[in-house]
Amino acid sequence: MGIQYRIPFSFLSFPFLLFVLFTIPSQHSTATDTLTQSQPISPGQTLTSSGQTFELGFFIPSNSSKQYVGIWHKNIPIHDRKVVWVANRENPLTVTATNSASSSLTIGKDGNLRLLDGMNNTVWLTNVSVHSNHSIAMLSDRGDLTLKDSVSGLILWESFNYPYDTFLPGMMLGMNTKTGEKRFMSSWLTEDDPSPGKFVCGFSMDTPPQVFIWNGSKPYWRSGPWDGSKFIGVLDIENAYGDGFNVIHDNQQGSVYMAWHVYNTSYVHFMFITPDGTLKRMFMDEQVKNPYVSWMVPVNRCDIYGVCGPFGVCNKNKSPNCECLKGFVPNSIDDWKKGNWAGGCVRKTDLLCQKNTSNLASSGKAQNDGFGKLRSMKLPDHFEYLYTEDSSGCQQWCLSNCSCVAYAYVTGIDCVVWTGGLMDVQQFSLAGNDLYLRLSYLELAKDKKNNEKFIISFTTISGVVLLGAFMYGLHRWRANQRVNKENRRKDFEMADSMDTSELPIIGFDKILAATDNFSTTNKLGEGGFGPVYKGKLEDGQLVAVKRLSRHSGQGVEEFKNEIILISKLQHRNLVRLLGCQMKKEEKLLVYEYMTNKSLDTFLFDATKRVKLDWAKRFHIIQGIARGLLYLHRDSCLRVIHRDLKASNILLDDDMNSKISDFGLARTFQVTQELANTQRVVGTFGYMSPEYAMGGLFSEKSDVYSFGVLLLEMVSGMRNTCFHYREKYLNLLGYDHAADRPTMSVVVLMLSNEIDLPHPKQPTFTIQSLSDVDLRSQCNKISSGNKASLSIIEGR
Ligand SMILES: *[C@@H]1O[C@H](CO)[C@@H](O)[C@H](O)[C@H]1NC(C)=O
Ligand SMILES: *[C@@H]1O[C@H](CO)[C@@H](O)[C@H](O)[C@H]1NC(C)=O
Ligand SMILES: *[C@@H]1O[C@H](CO)[C@@H](O)[C@H](O)[C@H]1NC(C)=O
Ligand SMILES: *[C@@H]1O[C@H](CO)[C@@H](O)[C@H](O)[C@H]1NC(C)=O
Ligand SMILES: *[C@@H]1O[C@H](CO)[C@@H](O)[C@H](O)[C@H]1NC(C)=O
Ligand SMILES: *[C@@H]1O[C@H](CO)[C@@H](O)[C@H](O)[C@H]1NC(C)=O
Ligand SMILES: *[C@@H]1O[C@H](CO)[C@@H](O)[C@H](O)[C@H]1NC(C)=O
Ligand SMILES: *[C@@H]1O[C@H](CO)[C@@H](O)[C@H](O)[C@H]1NC(C)=O
Ligand SMILES: *[C@@H]1O[C@H](CO)[C@@H](O)[C@H](O)[C@H]1NC(C)=O
Ligand SMILES: CC(=O)N[C@H]1CO[C@H](CO)[C@@H](O)[C@@H]1O
Repeated sequence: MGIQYRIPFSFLSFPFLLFVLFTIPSQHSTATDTLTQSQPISPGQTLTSSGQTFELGFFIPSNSSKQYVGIWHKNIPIHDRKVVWVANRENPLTVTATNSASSSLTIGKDGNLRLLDGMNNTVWLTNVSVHSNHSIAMLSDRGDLTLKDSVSGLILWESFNYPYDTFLPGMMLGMNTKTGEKRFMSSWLTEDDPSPGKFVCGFSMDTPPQVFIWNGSKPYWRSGPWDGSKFIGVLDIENAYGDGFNVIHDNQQGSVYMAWHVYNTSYVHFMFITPDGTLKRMFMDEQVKNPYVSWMVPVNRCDIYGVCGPFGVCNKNKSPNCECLKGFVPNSIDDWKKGNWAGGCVRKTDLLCQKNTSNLASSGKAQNDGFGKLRSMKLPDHFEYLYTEDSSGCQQWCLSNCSCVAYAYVTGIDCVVWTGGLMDVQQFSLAGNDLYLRLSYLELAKDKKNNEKFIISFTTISGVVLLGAFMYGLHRWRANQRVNKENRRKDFEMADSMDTSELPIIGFDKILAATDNFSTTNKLGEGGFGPVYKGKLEDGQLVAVKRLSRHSGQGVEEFKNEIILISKLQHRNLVRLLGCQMKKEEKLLVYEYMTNKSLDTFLFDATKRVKLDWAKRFHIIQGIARGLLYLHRDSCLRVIHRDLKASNILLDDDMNSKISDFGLARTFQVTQELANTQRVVGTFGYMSPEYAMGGLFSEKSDVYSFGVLLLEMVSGMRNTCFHYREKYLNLLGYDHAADRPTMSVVVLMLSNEIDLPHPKQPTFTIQSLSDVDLRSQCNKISSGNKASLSIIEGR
């Protein structure tokens, strides 16, 4: 079958030697990182980045008679070096006396970077249009060779946009279907030949995105979909994307890119695809003086794409590796026995919906199909992403469409369904995801019988005591459920009695029409207490509709709070409530629609962030400050917002900022300096320490959150994603309530009317989220409108 057995994992802890042996004719480093028109380099000379991390020069792979220009890590011992980028990969220079003596990398008269052979023929060039006579090429400490205009600093071309087999931190790999750009990793043909090999690693067109390694056009390995923080089909999380991987996916632009950001560039990190299709991540620090493999795929037979065929499942701990999924049998028993699994499996018992219904109707014994739960799976390929609110919606959809064979509801992705053969399924021993496989009633009944048998023997052995305890527990649980349900119902109905006389009522029909009956395509996101929909009223006005449904169970308090407060607040930096609807089953709030969504969608998205220049950022910050000042000092109520964060700042057409979501806000008395609360609510990372830990809140708590926002605006980084010494910390481990100014002082500071006081020595706060939690937050590019509400009960 051509499948190679690979080195077991334990190997990985040993240093990995010898990538590409190559000879660099005794290098006389021209101790510069810059190539100019008057200073070309020829074989034997190199460019060195200013921090001595990367080197560019001519090299000849071992056993080869071809010469190339490439970039490699300077600080890796010479025999372990890997060339990370090759200029003339497909146009090598033949090693001849003339070439060796007088070929050169130079900047031509047209300003382009050119590789000339001994006869001054161009072998390779950057081929961009250059409009000045001042272009220079420079090698950066990230390993990026850039051609730029030395006067304006404008970058005309950079090697990072043309990756070959290596992914370096700072690069963006991916594609844009609109422009046709494809930045994938492609292997060398052999270790001695940089010309394109068979293996390519990049993104497929799936939503959510998946990374593939292809062998020619055939898939060879698959990462599974990205869930916002990781690829769910890759188990070795710590090694695979411990630091700084992020996927930036924009469906509208048709683009998906993976970025890699490392925080200490003095270590060597890179990833490359070998000529035999293995993706390796390499690491070297000052203790280990040779780069070693810190992670790689594929490592075992089950990692090879689709090794067990459709509806087969691969388990690396079993022999043979392949089995059929529950309810399925081998397509061809003979092939299967021979270990030829590619034919896969077929269903044992037809599903009800597949049967001839006219026959069934007469037999009258139709039992519904159901789902069998398979745990710890690598979810199959060829999924369809479906927007539904919850897992029951996902199940319903699957059950209602006979071609649906399985579904899964994954945190960070939501609903995915499969309508064809289930390909590339793997059974993990831990982690992985639950897969719900559609099975006929007969298959499910078998399961039930087995379970019953087990329960009967269990109870006879352990006697009635356990059963009694179980019954008691069940009773208590049911009673609890009833009380909870009752409370929720009461809460929900209490909302009816609220005074909404100050608010215009918008007819339910009108809201239905405006939102296409709350169609999922109109859903904007999830607010503090329920989904938010985009709508268009009859008169053409765009609105956002927040919906509190009876079933949501939570958020009645927040809903009431929001109505009470916001109907009394009016300021141009607060989002405006246009009306409401309080029908028994549905509680709806209608707001003006903010075209530019929330601040976090800009700030934490590498592509959109660029649109926020300093003037815009300042404008936004000023707006937030004015809105807060109004809340704290100038409104009739005097309100503390308590959940100020980037996702609660909305932006209108002109990028005016508007504070939204008053679900957690509280009014306070003028005399009240610090109030105490039993329930600490808000979002981790934005809560002031005296509030988060002691439950004390005051207007200064908002000032704290504002400060966090300010730092995020300036740094473009999430507070909870700040790194220091390779550890995840808060952007602010430091602050003190007394040192914080009031909002009126902040507004003055921002308007430049007072001298800024000197900063004081910061105090430390305690880090209370684990690295892993922070990491998963950090890797999310944008949480959309989703409220990340963390509730800590006070002591
Ligand atoms: C890649 O594909 C070729 C041709 O289809 C096959 O001969 C080869 O064995 C494959 N390589 C691996 C590593 O599977
Ligand atoms: C170079 O060629 C020699 C002889 O053909 C061979 O023994 C050796 O393994 C080759 N080296 C590499 C790195 O391919
Ligand atoms: C190549 O160009 C350089 C500079 O223009 C010149 O000095 C050299 O003689 C040329 N070599 C050949 C073989 O034409
Ligand atoms: C340079 O780019 C132009 C326009 O894209 C193309 O027509 C030309 O073939 C390119 N030249 C080389 C040498 O790649
Ligand atoms: C570049 O230099 C050439 C010759 O020296 C000159 O003719 C041309 O105008 C210059 N172009 C620019 C953009 O300065
Ligand atoms: C379903 O059954 C009817 C009557 O038994 C038969 O005429 C028809 O061809 C069957 N249809 C299929 C798709 O098997
Ligand atoms: C069932 O799902 C398939 C695949 O998504 C789709 O093409 C088909 O229209 C669906 N059928 C129904 C009845 O929804
Ligand atoms: C909304 O639902 C009603 C009744 O169910 C239906 O008549 C109407 O066409 C639907 N409107 C839209 C826009 O789907
Ligand atoms: C990176 O690591 C090196 C070696 O451990 C250390 O000296 C340096 O201070 C670190 N740099 C940063 C920015 O943490
Ligand atoms: C920065 C930015 O994207 N601004 C947009 C805000 O919304 C208006 C109206 O849709 C756009 O024209 C702006 O470009």
